[in-house]
Amino acid sequence: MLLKALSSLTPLLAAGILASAGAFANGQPAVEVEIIKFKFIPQEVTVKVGDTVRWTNAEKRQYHSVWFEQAGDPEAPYIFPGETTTRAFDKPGTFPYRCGPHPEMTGVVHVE
Ligand SMILES: [Cu+2]
Repeated sequence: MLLKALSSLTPLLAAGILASAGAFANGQPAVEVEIIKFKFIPQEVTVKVGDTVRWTNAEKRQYHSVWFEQAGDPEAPYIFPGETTTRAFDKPGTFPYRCGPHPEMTGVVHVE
C-alpha cells in the first residue's frame, strides 16, 4: 500500500515524506493534531521550519484525510481510526489544509 501510494506522488511530496521519516528517526513530531468529531484539534498550529506535524484519527469509526490542496498536493489517502499521517514543513508560510471527504473540515499550519 505504501509503494502504491508513493508511486502516485510527485517527487516533491515524496521528498517531504522522506523528510518526515527522518524526523521520526530523530525524535517526536513537533506538534500533534487530533482528528475527532469531524474537527482538527487544535485547528491552527504553529511550528518552525523543518518541523513535522503528526495527525491522529481519534474517531471511533470515521475515516478522514489531511489534504494540503492549496499547496498543490495530490489528494491525500484516507486515514482510518487509530492511524496517523505526518507532514514535514521546510518553508515558512501559512498552509491551510482540509479533509478530502469533508470539505468543511479545515485546519491551518503556520510555519515560522
Ligand atoms: Cu473528514
